[in-house]
Amino acid sequence: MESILTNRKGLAQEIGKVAEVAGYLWEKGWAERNGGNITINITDWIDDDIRRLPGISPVYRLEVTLPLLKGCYFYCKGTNRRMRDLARRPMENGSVIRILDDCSSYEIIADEVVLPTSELPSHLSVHNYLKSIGSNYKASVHTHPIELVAMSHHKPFLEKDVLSNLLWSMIPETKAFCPRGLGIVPYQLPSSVALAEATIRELGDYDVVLWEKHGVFAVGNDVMEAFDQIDVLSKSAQIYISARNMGFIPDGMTQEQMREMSVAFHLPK
Ligand code: 2HA
Ligand code: ZN
Repeated sequence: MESILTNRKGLAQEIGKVAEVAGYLWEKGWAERNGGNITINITDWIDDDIRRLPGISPVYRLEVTLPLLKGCYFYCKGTNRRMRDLARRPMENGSVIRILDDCSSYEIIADEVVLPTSELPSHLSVHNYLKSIGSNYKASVHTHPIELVAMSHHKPFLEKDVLSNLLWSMIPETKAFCPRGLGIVPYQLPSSVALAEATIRELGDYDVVLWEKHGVFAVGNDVMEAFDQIDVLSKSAQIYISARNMGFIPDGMTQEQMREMSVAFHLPK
């Protein structure tokens, strides 16, 4: 079947990365059933021929107005679709949408009429926010990492920067590769406006936020970078839990060792 990706190397590469990451999310056990979402701003890879493509769906209302996304294009995971299926067939389990000129509606342009995730307004609100602060980030990823979600069931871990410091101290790489740490969003109903707003507030200071008793939401230049940040935090969580399972509380790197890391790697915190 003819695909929007045919003969478009840059676009095919971006969607290829989404499929690769979707496979990792499934393999890691972070994406049961239809769990998780990925939305990528692909506007930079859109050529004039794509701009001229007609919509293949009705026009859908977004229920939010996103002035900075006028005429932007997104690849979105489909609602109720499984990450493990998206990994093999990204254009059958997700679609490309165009934000229309009123900034509050969209249409699907390719490849098939796969309705985007129910979290689309939240993900797009994040992309609108990222543009508003001049960020080049193009990817947003939501997933359910087992150990990090488990840790979010313990109130003391939800105090500001407690988990960031704990996870950073488990292995030096975590601070180097997730230098802004882990923001915390208290429990909110999935897909709710309140959850999106609280997430956006935390993204001012963090690239990854933990949704209490639910999952994580990460942003990055591309989907691989967003995934890597979740992955290093998850690795630290597993080290902490392994130590606890062996019957001791891990020492963690000292504050001095962490400061030394920040200086050596020119880290912001
Ligand atoms: O869309 O994980 O929280 C699937 C989800 C929603
Ligand atoms: Zn979820």
